[in-house]
Amino acid sequence: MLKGKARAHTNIALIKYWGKEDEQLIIPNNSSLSLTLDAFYTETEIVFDKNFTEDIFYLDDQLQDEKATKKVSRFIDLFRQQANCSFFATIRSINHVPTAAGLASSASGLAALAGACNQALQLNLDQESLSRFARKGSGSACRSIYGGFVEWQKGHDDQSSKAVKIASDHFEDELAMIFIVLNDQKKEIASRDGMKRTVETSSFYPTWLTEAALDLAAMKEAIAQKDFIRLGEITEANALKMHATTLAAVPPFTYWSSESMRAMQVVRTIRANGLACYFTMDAGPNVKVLCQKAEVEQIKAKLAEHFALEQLIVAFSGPGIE
Ligand code: 2P0
Repeated sequence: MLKGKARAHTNIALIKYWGKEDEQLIIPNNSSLSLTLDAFYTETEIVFDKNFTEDIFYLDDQLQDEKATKKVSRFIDLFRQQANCSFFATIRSINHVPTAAGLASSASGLAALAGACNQALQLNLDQESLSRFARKGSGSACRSIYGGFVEWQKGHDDQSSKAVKIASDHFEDELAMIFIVLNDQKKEIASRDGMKRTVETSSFYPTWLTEAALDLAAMKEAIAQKDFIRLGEITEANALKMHATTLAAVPPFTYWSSESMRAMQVVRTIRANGLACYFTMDAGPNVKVLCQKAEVEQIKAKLAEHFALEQLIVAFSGPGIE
């Protein structure tokens, strides 16, 4: 019996990953940059045994169906190949998400599974190698191997496409992110399908690639200078550019709901009234607000004038895989 256990935290991209160069290996078309957060994480335990006759996957104590199990099995196959191991496995994952937020993320899930496999099969992969494995499960998962600010360097092949930690002299400890939970229902267009359609059909996509590279370089400078205002401005602008690409896809689509637009306007108004805060959005309607730890309670109080307290979840910088 071989046993491993790992915990990984989710991350939110400040410079978004949007589109793949290689769908099989999950090599992205652009490099991205994220902040790992403390509030949401996945704990996964895996046991390999020669007497097991199939892979079995429990998520939050619920036995998963064939489709979900197959996805996990294919990912574990990468580790079985590496370790030259043919044992089946039982996987138990728990997603730790405050309240009923429904913000479970594939990033923390696949990163935790990678860490558990690494330990169980005694592969002794270093963090860079682990990020390459996690990437092949879900692109954003490669960034959850590290805490704080993380860059996913797009690279050009399996070896060169990996995540690295960004030196920041603890700047991330001055930051906070407030989640405005607007809708916890299953999203209409999975990010995997949304980015594929965008790459293949959006006339705005070439511009996205140019802009994402410029935004990334500017953001790394802002981190080096601990310039929060610049960091926030680039974060918000980059998210808007990513979401703009979906409007020019064929057929067009958007992840924004009317509530998302209301939330974005609330953030702009709070900012206009003197509190530094900036929004970002991913492949769903929820809005995340980047701010400084020193002002997080004031900003949360302002948001609470427009949203229920249960809709507001505060997160800080989180650790890498444990
Ligand atoms: C990101 N997103 O950088 C971007 C921004 C959503 C919008 O990474 O197909 O689950 O498994 O590589 O990582 C969500 O996509 O997609 C995502 P796959 P993933 O966080």
